[in-house]
Amino acid sequence: MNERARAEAIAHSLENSAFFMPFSANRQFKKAPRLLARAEGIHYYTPEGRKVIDGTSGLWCVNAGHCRKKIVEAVQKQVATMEFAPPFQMGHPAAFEFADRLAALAPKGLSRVFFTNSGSESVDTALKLALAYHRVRGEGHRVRLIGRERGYHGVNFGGTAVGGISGNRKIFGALVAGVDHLRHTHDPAKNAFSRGQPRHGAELADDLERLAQLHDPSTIAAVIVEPVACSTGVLVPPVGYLERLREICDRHGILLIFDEVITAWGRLGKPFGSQYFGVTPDLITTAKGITNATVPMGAVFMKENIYQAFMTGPEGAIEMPHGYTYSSHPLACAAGLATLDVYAEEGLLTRVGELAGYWEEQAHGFKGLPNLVDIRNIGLIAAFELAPRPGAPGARGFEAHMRAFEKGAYVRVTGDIVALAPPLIIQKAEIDQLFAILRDTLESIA
Ligand code: PXG
Ligand code: PLP
Repeated sequence: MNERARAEAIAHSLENSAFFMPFSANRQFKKAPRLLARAEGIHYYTPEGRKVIDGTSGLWCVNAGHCRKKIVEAVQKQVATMEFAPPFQMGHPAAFEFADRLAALAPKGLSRVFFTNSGSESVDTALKLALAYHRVRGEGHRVRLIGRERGYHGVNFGGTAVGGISGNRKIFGALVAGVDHLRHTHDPAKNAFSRGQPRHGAELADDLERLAQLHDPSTIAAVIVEPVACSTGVLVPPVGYLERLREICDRHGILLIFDEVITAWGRLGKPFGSQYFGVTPDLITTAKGITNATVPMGAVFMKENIYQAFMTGPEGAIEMPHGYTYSSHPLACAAGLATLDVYAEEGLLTRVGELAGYWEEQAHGFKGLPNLVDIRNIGLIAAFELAPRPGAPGARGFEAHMRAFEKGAYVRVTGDIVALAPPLIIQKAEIDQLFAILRDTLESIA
């Protein structure tokens, strides 16, 4: 069977596949699958061998590019040596080494690390740590959690509850009690076509003060926000906004959690987004690029005082009744250690500092294309927002996704917003290629 015939046979066979695909239009996809078979560097290859630029680093996670030899070999070696070790009341050396190396990269003061297997688990872990931290210090009255409209914090119950994308919430019942939300910061009337951080909207952080007064500050455990809200279409924080959230949290003893599942690992030109913005939260959630997505893993970073609050009571007691079978999985630790080596050897955690100016210039060069109502950028992230077709929101966006793929670029689309975030190893000429495909795509969509 030739390649094309084989691909067609695979496609045909998917129509009745048992696989319930996540966050996907299952029936539509299975009728006309878009399959990927191989990956290298900044490219994917389809089963027919067509080469496609990866415009969104997989799902914002393959920061060092695909199938990096050093990482692959580290995992191969580990899987043949010890594929699993129980993480409860037992350990393996790489877990301790990895945590220490991670903590050394984190913003000053965030010196302790709890391992999970995904961003969703990191978020639920951070929320539980926040509640438990207050409780073990005798402030068990702090039970409320504050999220933000248009926030994405994964899909577990806590993350869904503090999340602010209504489509992700509405069919899942009452979620978690005691959650409230800040307004989102997206204000295209004032900020459309901003380069980097928009100028207007710092005062939206005062929503936290308002909610603190409504519920009483002593009832609030934590507020969680993404420094840049990426899933919902790249909402960049207004100048001064994150600083103001920090001030209000400090005033009221509320923990500030930054969900850096996307903004960590060099995406903004620093190891963590917190360092880029110069605002230090109390807890940081990460995942994705922590292992270059080679093996699933997540990690929650916390300030020393949070860790120490648990280190009381009898020494033989379990301080935090929380953890996953696969917390600090040996394959993930091996992948993570090798990933940190690659990041260090190639300067990837700061490389975006050199690319961001060029990236911004090229992205904003799209201004004036048909139906384009906003362009947003920060670090090595850009979003192109299209006006929805009357009566058919999302149709233009989906068409852009499909056409770009046909033309040789994988780009992530949410609603009518196209989001780009390529691997941090991308070269300027490849940025030009990616943008040329996208320009061609947007020009071809009515
Ligand atoms: N928090 C944030 C800020 C995220 O971006 C998660 C939590 C959840 O991580 P896991 O590993 O459980 O998926 C995320 C994940 C998209 C897209 O297209 C973004 C994510 C996941 C899937 C798609 O924008 N972000
Ligand atoms: N459900 C059952 C029945 C289990 O035994 C366990 C773990 O032992 C879990 C759920 C949690 O699984 P994990 O630790 O992989 O999150």
